[in-house]
Amino acid sequence: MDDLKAKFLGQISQADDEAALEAIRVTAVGKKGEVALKMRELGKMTPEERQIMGPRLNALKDEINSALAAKKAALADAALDARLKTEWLDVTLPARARRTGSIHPISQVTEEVTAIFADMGFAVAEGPQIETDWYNFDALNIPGHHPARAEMDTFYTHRAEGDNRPPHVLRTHTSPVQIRSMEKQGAPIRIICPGRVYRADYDQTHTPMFHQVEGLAIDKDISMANLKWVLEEFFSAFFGTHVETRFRASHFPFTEPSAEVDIQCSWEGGTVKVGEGDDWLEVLGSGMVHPKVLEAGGIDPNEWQGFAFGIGIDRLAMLKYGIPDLRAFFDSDLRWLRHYGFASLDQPTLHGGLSR
Ligand code: 2U9
Repeated sequence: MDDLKAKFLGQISQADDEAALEAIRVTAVGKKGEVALKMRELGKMTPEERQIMGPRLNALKDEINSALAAKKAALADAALDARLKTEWLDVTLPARARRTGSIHPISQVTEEVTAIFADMGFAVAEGPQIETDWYNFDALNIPGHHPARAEMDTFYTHRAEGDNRPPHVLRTHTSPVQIRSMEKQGAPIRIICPGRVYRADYDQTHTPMFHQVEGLAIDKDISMANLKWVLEEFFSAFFGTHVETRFRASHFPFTEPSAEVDIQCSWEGGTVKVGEGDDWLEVLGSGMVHPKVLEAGGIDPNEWQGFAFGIGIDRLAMLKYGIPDLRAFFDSDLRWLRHYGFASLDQPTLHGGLSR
């Protein structure tokens, strides 16, 4: 028995992997192993011999089993140590630099415009891009037969056959947002409505989706003089220099009287510069809100009056940041976006300066 013990404990201490240990376990303490064979011999012994040999064999089996378990644990520890030596990770290494995204010029300019008008007390209002023809046209004094409906190259949604309701439209301007705001809030009201608008038009200066910001101010005594001050204040803040404006009489169905507004600019070497020179650039339409439009918004035109205006944001962005081609705005070209984009932590405020 002492020989058996010395043999197996020796083998166990020499084993250098789990497979070797398992082989030793089977030959030593397995069902048909050497200790089991010895146990079978117990049957042939006298009861006195059996009383001595039985416990000794059991003790031997226990001792071999614990040596196997201890060796197995030691092998696992050694394997883990070896892995830790080769598979280590330096968590103090700085991460590989990743490019951050940038703010699209349209978003940047929308934020700039919003910051300027917010400073003058205008809140931002938003509304649906799919509108009923009532909100997009009728409420704005553009009845069914009016040429402006055709001129606006409207996108109409599909109606099922036999459904005779007028189709919805993709809004052709953000004006329906002002109608909805008048209905909801009543007068007095001072809002700007920036957002996407749609017209079926595509060439060098038109994309079927573009961006507008419209403004509306209604109170008891708002006049064209207030409109002129607000717009001059806006342009000077936006371009960061004093900008002369020129108001020309015009006509829109939703305003009366109406004016188109030009800003002072120069043309030198094929590039336009705002706020200098003696050329003019048309950038905006405006006027006093038509009484019928006030009525459509649920506001009594005998008690209230106000001005409205509309500007194309894409045009403004091109002018301010020297972007030559309108269509590039919507190409999603990463190189263009990196070149013309703005840092996301560099959002415009009046006190922080509007932009780089
Ligand atoms: C309400 C009442 C009146 C908004 C106005 C214009 C004139 C205008 C164009 C400028 C460039 C559209 O993006 S553009 O092509 N806009 O000329 N917009 S007055 O008048 C309103 C709006 C809402 C309730």
